[in-house]
Amino acid sequence: MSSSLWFMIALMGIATVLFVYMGRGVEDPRVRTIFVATIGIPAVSLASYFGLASGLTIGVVDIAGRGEVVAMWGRYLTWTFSTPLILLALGLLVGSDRPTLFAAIAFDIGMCVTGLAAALTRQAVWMRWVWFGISSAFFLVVVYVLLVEWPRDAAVQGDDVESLFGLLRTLTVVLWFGYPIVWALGTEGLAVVGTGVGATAITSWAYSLLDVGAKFVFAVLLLRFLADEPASVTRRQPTGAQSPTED
Ligand code: RET
Repeated sequence: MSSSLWFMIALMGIATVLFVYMGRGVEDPRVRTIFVATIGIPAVSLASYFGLASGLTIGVVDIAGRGEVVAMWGRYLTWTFSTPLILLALGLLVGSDRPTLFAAIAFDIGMCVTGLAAALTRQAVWMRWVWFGISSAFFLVVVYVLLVEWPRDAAVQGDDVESLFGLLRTLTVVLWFGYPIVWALGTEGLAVVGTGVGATAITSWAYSLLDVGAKFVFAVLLLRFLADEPASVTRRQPTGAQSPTED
C-alpha cells in the first residue's frame, strides 16, 4: 500500500516542477489562469499523498455488521480541492459561462464531501451506500456538464480547442467513472477482493493509477497545448464571452 503512495508523491512532485517550468514564459492572462489551476492539481495531490503516507489522513473504520476497514479518507478530502481545479481548467479552456462553471464545481465539491461521508459512516453498511448514491447524483451533474454543455461551448472555439477538449473530456469522463467503481468493488464497498492488507493495497493502487491518468496525463496534454499560447484561447474575453469585434 505505501509503495503506491510514495510512487505518487514522486510523480506529483516532478509534475509540479515540470508544469511551473512549462509555464514560465506564458503572458496571456487566460492561459496563465489555466496554468495556475493546472499546476495546483499535482500540488494538491502531493499534499494529499503525503497526508496518507504520514498516517495523518488514514484511519480504521469499524463498520457495524462488517468489521474493521482501512479508510484512506484523506483522498476524498483532498479531491474537494483538486477536482474543482480540473473543472476550472476545462471550463476556462472552452470559455464556459459562469453559471455552468459554478454548477460543475459546486456539484463536484458536493460529490467529494458526500463521498467522504460514505467512507466514514460506521452506523450501518446500507447508510454508506445511501451516501454513495447521493455522491453519485452530484457526479451525474458534473458528467452532464462535461458531455452536453461544454462540448457546445468548445464547438464555437477554434478547431484546435474543440479537438483537444474532445480528448480531455473522454479521458476525464472515462477515468472519473473508475473512481466510484473502485469504491464500490474495493475494500470500502463490496470488498470483492476482501478487506485485508493485500486488498487495501490493490484498492490504493487502483486509485493511484486512476490519478495518474486523471491528473498527470490530463495536465500534460492540456499544458503542452497551452504553452504556445494558441490564438484560439488568447483572443477570447476573460469572462468567457466571445469578443464582438474579433469574431
Ligand atoms: C466516490 C464514491 C461515491 C460515489 C462517487 C465517487 C466519485 C469520485 C470521483 C472522484 C474523482 C477524483 C479525481 C481526483 C483527482 O484528483 C467519492 C468515489 C461518484 C469521480 C479525478
